[in-house]
Amino acid sequence: MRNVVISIAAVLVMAAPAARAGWSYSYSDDFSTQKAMADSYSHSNLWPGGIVPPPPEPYLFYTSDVVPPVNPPGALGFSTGGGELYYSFPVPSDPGAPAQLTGSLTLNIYDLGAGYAYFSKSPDGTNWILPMPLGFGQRSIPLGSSWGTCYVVIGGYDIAIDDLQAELVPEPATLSLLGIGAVGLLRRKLQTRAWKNTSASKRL
Ligand SMILES: [Ca+2]
Repeated sequence: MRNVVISIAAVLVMAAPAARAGWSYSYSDDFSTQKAMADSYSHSNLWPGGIVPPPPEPYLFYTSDVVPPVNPPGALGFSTGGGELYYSFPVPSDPGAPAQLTGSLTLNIYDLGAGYAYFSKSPDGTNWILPMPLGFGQRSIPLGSSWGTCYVVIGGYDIAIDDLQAELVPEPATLSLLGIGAVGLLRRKLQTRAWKNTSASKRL
């Protein structure tokens, strides 16, 4: 019996890292710095400001010229001719991320005049859903992946975005499957133990 208890403990210890039940991911940007330019995997040209004329449309620019004023200062503007910002979450990629992810991307969207905002997302970075309108104010976009990476693009014209935050956790189904796997491993271990005990009894 003591051996069985030790075996159960060993299986649980072995299963714990594989289940990654504690894995979670969070990314945020208040746009007080230009980290979005490094963390996004693709984006429209950045107009650093102060250089006239601006680059040809579309382009992005950092601004505090939004109503109401944002705090901390800094928001990412999209030119009147448009602009796009592509992320793949986790940023940077996490080779230890579970394949099945679920979560959301929230952000604030400000109208700089007669603006329009949209998003699209993709399971593989190649095939994208049709762009969906976002409107203004705080918005939340559901994220999900079957391959450990969530691709999403924020686009629009004459808008600014701020307080972007992505949160991801393993999809519950993943935990269930991993749990089933752990139970299967435990059962097999116990069966092997029982078989060995039976064989030992026969030999006696
Ligand atoms: Ca800000």
